[in-house]
Amino acid sequence: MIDPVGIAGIVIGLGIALWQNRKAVRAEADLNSAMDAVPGRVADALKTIISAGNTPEVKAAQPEGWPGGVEYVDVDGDGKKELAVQYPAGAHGSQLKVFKWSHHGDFAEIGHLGVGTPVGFDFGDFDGDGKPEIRTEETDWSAGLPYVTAPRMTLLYRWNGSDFVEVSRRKNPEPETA
Ligand SMILES: [Ca+2]
Repeated sequence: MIDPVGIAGIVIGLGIALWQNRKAVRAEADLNSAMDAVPGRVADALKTIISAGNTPEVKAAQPEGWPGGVEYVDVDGDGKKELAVQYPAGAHGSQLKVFKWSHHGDFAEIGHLGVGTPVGFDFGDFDGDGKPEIRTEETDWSAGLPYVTAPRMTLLYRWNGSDFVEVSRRKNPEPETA
């Protein structure tokens, strides 16, 4: 014998379960999007901290022309942003570290680069192939000149799936002489 009350109970139960499931899915999506926003806010906050307050007491970390100590940009071309942290290193070198954000709430380093010039690293599609590159400069020792007067070369690096590899290297144009 069919028990209409029992069937109604099952239908209502199923309805509540579906509704709770949809609520959970929506809550998870909200949480994921909130988590995705976290590293961007961290990067903005760090950027403000290290670039603000250039007073006699508090010097900004970045010298004039430094492209940015902390940026949240898509460096490896997967459509998601990474935290790119760069800083001066050694006598006149630059270092870059790239970190991927996980929903577990931490950053993991995916790669790093270092050059012997103080220009730092830029991010963008510099050769127009639709993929992001990292642009930096290295000293051209082929002229046999000392560091100060040696010409510089512009280097482009790209993510190859497991590492940042050099994809082009060209001599910078000679500076105009007055
Ligand atoms: Ca990315």
